[in-house]
Amino acid sequence: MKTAIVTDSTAYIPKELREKHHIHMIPLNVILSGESYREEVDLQADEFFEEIKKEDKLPTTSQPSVGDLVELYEKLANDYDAVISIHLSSGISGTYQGAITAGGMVDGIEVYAYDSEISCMAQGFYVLEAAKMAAMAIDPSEIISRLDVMKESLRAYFMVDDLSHLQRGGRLSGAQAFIGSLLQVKPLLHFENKIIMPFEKIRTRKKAMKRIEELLGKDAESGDEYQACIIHANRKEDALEWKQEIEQKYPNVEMSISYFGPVIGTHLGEGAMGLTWVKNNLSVK
Ligand code: MYR
Repeated sequence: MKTAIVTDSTAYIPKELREKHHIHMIPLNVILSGESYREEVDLQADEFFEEIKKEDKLPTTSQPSVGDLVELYEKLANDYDAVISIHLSSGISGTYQGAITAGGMVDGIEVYAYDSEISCMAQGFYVLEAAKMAAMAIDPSEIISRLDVMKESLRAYFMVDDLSHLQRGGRLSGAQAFIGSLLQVKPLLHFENKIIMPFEKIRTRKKAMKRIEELLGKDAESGDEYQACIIHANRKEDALEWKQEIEQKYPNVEMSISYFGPVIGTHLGEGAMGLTWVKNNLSVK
C-alpha cells in the first residue's frame, strides 16, 4: 500500500524537510492590499512581517479551494493508493472540510482527511510521524490510529501581544466578558474541542512563559521522552533563549523552533509565541 501524506501550509514544515519525507503541501492564502498570496510559496514569514508594517489595511486569510485539493489528489492518484490529508483544526478553518469534499470527488485513490484539531508545528508533529510510517508502507488505518494516540499527549499553549487580531478574525472563543477583561493582560491560550479558548489570565509575558514551562514540567517530570517546539511570530532571539532555558531544565525533552507564518500570523499578530509538546516514545524513529 503506497500512501501519500498531504498537509497544508499552516504546519510550517520547511521545504527541505517536506522534500526529505515526501510530504505534499497545499497552501492557504493571505490577502494583502487586495492581492492574494499562497503562503510558503509566494510569500514567506519574514517577508510577510516586513510587508504588514507598511500596510494600512490589515491582511485576511482564505482556505485552499476544493478545486486545488482535487487537482492535488488527482495528481497523487497516478502514484499512490491512498492519501492521508492532515489539516489545521476544523474549528478555525474550513480546510479540513474542503479536504473531505475534494476526497469524495476523486476516483482511483482513497482520501483520508485528518483533523489535527490544532495547527503549526503541533500539526507538523502528526505530519512527520505519518510520513515516517507511510515510508514503511504501514496501512493508512494504522497510521491514523497512531495519530489518535499522539493526540492524547499533545499539548499546545500560546500567547499573543495583542488580542485584537484574534478577535477581529473571529477566532477567539469564550465568554465575551472574560475576553474583554483579557485585553489588558497576556492571556495564555489553548485549543479546547478544536477552538481557541483562553486558558488562564496572566499579567505579563514572562509569567506566561514561566507558566507554560511549568505545564511542560508536569509532563516531562514523569521522565518520559518528549519532543517540544517553540513557535514564534518574528521573535527568533526570544525563542532561542527560551529553548536553551528549557533544554537545561528538561534534558528528556527534545527541543526545536518553528514559526507562525503569514496565515496564522495574520490571526495572532507579530510577537506571538507558543510551545507545543508530545510524548516521543510512541514515535517511529
Ligand atoms: C483560513 O482562512 O481558513 C485560516 C484561518 C486560520 C485561523 C488561525 C487562528 C490562530 C491559530 C493559532 C494556532 C496556534 C497553534 C499552536
